[in-house]
Amino acid sequence: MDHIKTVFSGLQPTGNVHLGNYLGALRNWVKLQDDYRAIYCVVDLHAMTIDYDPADYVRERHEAARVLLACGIDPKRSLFYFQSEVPQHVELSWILATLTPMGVLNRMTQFKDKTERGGTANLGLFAYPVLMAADIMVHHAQLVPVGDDQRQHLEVTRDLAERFNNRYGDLFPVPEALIPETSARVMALTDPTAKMSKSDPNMRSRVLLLDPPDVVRRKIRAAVTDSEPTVRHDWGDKPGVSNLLEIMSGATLRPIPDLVDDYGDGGYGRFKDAVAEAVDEMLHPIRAAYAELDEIDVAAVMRDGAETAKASAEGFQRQARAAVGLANR
Ligand code: AQP
Repeated sequence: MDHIKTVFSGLQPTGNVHLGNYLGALRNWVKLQDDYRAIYCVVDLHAMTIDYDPADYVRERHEAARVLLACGIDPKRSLFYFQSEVPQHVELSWILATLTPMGVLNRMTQFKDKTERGGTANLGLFAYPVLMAADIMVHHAQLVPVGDDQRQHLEVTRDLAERFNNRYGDLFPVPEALIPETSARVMALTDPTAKMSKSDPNMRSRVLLLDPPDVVRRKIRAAVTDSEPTVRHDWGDKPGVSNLLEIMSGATLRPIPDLVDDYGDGGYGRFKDAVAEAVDEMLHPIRAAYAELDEIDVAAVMRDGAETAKASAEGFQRQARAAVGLANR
């Protein structure tokens, strides 16, 4: 078993899961379960770094877990749990924080984006990449399937693994990001220069995985494009159309040049209908699986997952404690 690599990734329960999350990351999560030791997490401590309502949070955390199970996370093949249930994440985060230069965190673009958009600049949000590094390293993961927006944070994880190993001796693997070739950064339908995001106040900016077919069609039909109705891939001149091409390529697994051959001169109406149909076809089984799941089963899966994850993390925790001088006599 030892030669099988460990995969880790997480999703924040900050709102309804969208097409960007799925194409950028979740689809890879599902695929990787076949060949790796896969560990996935609803990272509920991260989501507390932005404004949230504790009264709704129990439901929102379980809702995120249910959607991930509907996407195909299989608890028989993957370890799946809530981050907050496994305290080793936070302890390792503290150890890594002592190795993190402030200058590294000062360069993080996501912190700047979120605070410029009105979020509170709290210490938790600032230190987000350190907890993310701990999430990955607490299980000695080697591969991390994420969207392109997490590239910079993953560089911090690699840097911290190296710093730890240099300071305390070789313990942690230096993990690699697994980022898809197309649709790694799905852009907002209402503004193709901004990332599709759960926290965008405009609901028409994103397709949710559980949107019914008519809503999917309406949102994609209304996607911002441009006035020169040729379908081609050109992020500079045609960001809206390029985004839709990436989405369609992600949904159909057809290369973008083939899609351009088929839809290049047919007008935006026909193209958008085809994009909507492809997305709807991809989402149909997820909606069906979601309807089949019940809340009690989801809670049981998360409870069992946390127990196993804790046992796994404890073994590595002992090694890390010993390395930094926190072992008992
Ligand atoms: N637009 C996107 N395109 C491709 N991948 C994306 N991801 C997020 N947005 C896109 C990937 O989805 C995974 C889970 O993301 P997250 O929940 O940890 O948080 P995030 O990256 O901050 O995503 P959101 O949806 O934009 O949430 P908010 O608005 O709360 O910040 C990650 O692997 C991410 O790369």
